[in-house]
Amino acid sequence: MAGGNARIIRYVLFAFFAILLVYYISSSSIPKPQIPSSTDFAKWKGRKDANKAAAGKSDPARESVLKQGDSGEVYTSSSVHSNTSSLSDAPFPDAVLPAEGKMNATFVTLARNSDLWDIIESIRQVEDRFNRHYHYDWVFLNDKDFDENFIKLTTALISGRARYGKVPKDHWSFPEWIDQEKAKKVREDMAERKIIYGDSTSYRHMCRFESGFFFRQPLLMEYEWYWRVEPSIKLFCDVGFDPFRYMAEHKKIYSFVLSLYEYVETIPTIWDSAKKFIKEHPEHIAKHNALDWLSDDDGESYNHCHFWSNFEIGNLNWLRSPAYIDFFETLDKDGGFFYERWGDAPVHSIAAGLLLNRDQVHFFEDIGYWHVPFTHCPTNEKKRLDLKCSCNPTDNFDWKGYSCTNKWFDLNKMQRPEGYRDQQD
Ligand SMILES: Nc1nc2c(ncn2[C@@H]2O[C@H](COP(=O)(O)OP(=O)(O)OP(=O)(O)O)[C@@H](O)[C@H]2O)c(=O)[nH]1
Ligand SMILES: [Mg+2]
Repeated sequence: MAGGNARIIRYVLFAFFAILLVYYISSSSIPKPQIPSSTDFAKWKGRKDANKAAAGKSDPARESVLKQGDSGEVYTSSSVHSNTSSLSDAPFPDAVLPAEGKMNATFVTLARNSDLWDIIESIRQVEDRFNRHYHYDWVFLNDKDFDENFIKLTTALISGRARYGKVPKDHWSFPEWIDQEKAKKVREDMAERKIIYGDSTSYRHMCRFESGFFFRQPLLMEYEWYWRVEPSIKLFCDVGFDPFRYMAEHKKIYSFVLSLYEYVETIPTIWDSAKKFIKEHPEHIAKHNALDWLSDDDGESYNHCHFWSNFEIGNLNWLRSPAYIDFFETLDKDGGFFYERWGDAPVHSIAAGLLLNRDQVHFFEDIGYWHVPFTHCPTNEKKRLDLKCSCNPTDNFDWKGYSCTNKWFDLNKMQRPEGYRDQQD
């Protein structure tokens, strides 16, 4: 009996030490390999957002870059600080939320001098519906010098400061790893297949610039929030609140009004690059990401849903964060801006879908908007009346078959606004 007891005690002690050992190994700070297989997206969904940990720390390297943007209203290429590598170490701080008054925000427009009359239309809309009450700045960027007429006429319309910057050459040209012959053949082939902008070099520079560089232009470095405005857009409703403040108060990082499916021919391999990024940088993937909005098969393939980026209100610090920069650089190295015709909309959208938690992305139902050929018109009639909207609700794209907003509502378990059934096709 005594021998039996001793044996039981030995077993108990052995089990205790075994459990202790397992606990020690599993909670050890020794890094464990965490590279998921390219087919196992379920695991990627569980990664923690590394940005959170970095929030709130200051970075002297970044602060010194910040100061260089403050050199006057018209920015010249000679003074542009194009070495932005220090940005990769920049933190992604929590949004600043002043008790009252304006946010640290600006409108931003990339335009050519020839876009003058079309951008004037957009400015008038934005000022009348919103900015005349707020006087936010407006930053214009161009790969060429803005001419005097452009500067004079746009400045006259803007109630905040109008500022003009020239994009440095290396943000608007082929990176050295691009095979020019191969890129040329792609343009010729796309021209034959009549793919929209498929033969254009400047459109590709534009898309690459909007994907990876606009937010690190010296003038933009001074701001925390941006609202992108393109030529010939319409704002249909009063914007009776400050969307920048709304974003900060509700911990939003990126926002949209329209979403849809991208032309497949322009992005055949973008998802391969995105998968490569996920594999190489699991630490950047947000825990509660929107992968299921981007993919219908748990990440195997891209369903081509994207937020339409001609309208964007977003946080610049996110775009300047290590996570986004790593994402952009992975894509850029693969060359799809030139070997295909990757748009900045799918690039921003895949980034938002993977790097942000779903509740950090906001759908601005109240902002009535048009960019050829799609309309976002608030669904609810009372809202349209309160906001003095001028859009025809039957034009509202949100609930039509080619929109991805339906999917966004489903994923986030959001209640559709009253009247949405009348606007389906
Ligand atoms: N400076 C400059 N801006 C450009 C150039 N190409 C396009 N842009 C700007 O980049 C933004 C996107 O270009 P868009 O031509 O509107 O592209 P899109 O919205 O896909 O196509 P659209 O349906 O034609 O509007 C706009 O703000 C343009 O003014 C360019 O070569 N130089
Ligand atoms: Mg456009």
